Amino acid sequence: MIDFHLNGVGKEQDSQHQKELSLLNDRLKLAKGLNPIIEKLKCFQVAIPSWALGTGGTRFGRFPGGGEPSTIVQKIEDVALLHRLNKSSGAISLHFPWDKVENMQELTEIATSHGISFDAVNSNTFQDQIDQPYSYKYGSLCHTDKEVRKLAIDHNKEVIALGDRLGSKALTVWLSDGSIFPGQQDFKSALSRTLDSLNEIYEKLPEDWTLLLEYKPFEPNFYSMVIPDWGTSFMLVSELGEKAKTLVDLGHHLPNTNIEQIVSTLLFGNKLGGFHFNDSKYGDDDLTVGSLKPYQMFLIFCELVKGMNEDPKLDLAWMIDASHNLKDPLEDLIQSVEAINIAYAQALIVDYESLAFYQNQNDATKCQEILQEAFRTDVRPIVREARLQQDGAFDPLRSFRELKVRESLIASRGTHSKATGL
Ligand SMILES: [Mn+2]
Repeated sequence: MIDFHLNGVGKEQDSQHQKELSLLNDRLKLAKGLNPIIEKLKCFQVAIPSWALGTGGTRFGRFPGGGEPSTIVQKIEDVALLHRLNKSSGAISLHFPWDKVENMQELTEIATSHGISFDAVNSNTFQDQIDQPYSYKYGSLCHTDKEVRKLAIDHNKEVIALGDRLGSKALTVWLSDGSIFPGQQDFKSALSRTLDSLNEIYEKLPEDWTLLLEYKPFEPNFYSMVIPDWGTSFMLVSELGEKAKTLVDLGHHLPNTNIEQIVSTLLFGNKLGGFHFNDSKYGDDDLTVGSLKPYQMFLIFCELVKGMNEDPKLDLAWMIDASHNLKDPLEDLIQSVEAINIAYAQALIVDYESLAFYQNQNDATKCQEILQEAFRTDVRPIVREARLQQDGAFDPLRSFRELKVRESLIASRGTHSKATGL
């Protein structure tokens, strides 16, 4: 792993930071000061997906930069590097079979040595692997052929077993299953077969694990998806049992969908399991979090904060699921994690008591004022303070560039290294 030293905070820089923090403290006038918010931010960790550390691509092409991690060990090293800078990326989410290695024990040791844990493990039945005896061309867990379904079920069971050895506590299932043409698939039969297959997987889930079920309205199937929306996922996880929850991927909605309301509804039904953060203009664009719709992110976090206030034991899986086609993947991830922390901090300073009061008065004007007062507050000094208290970087992106991290990675890995995955 490349080594670098984070420069301490300069005197001038620190005094400016303290000034900003103190102004914020005076302005917000929170009963308990800024510390409870800083502590919450320090505990907040967002998992980095192993598939997002290399350059992504579209079906038209891929334009990789250099120094990409070509092994899972290098991917763990990249996450460790991010975590050293921002202190909020202490976990990695693996994808099988892409990340499978002979010596899984070694992975645990390497991750532990870097202070990185393993978040949810992901199965893959959306593409065929070499030497696979049956094809997923017409679906996996929903397939009409029992043998294909068995292959997909067995793969998910294997992913649970692999994750168990790593200390993971959740399996994320996203299915590309669906149909391209009207009449191609009987909706009810496909859904029924999917539920039966999921039940078989659920039976193998260890007691302290969660099965996270994603949904997506279209792509790669364009006429129908077997699990197109949160309602279908909610129905399936409710059928499966207590350990099954719905996972919200922000890019898996039709344009203009009210995602914050979905979050609230899932919390009401006690079935919200986790998040895949990204941003988008049209569909599953997988852009940098907060690059397009920071207000939506803030509104989503307001629902989450309310949920966490009501149930302090609420345990959600936080992950980024993005594709970095243009920017340096590590820079993109630094920006995404920062945007998530900012949205969370903004949601933490909302005056929910006043909001509830004016909601009961049906005073829409005051409700908007209360929300936007928080959204328009620059909370970056609080996010920075949380990072500094854990010896993270003053400004992770600036450190990444000044320390020439990418240049060092290119020097050690070369310009043509290629990350596994899509
Ligand atoms: Mn996802």
